[in-house]
Amino acid sequence: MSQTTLKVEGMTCNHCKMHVEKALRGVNGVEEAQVDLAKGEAVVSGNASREELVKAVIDAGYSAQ
Ligand SMILES: [Cu+2]
Repeated sequence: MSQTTLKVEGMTCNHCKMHVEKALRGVNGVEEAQVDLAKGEAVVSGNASREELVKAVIDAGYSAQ
């Protein structure tokens, strides 16, 4: 199990934060996802690849790298 930190752009409020967390938690292999709205960062633990996590954030309507 590993931890990945993503830079997430486009979040403006708490609803965005919850939306991104939900999207990340829906990725296969993700154990936990915590988004810091102020920092624009998501910390994800589990076995999902970085590419899959970025794709999930983009599919949710935000940008990630
Ligand atoms: Cu929002």
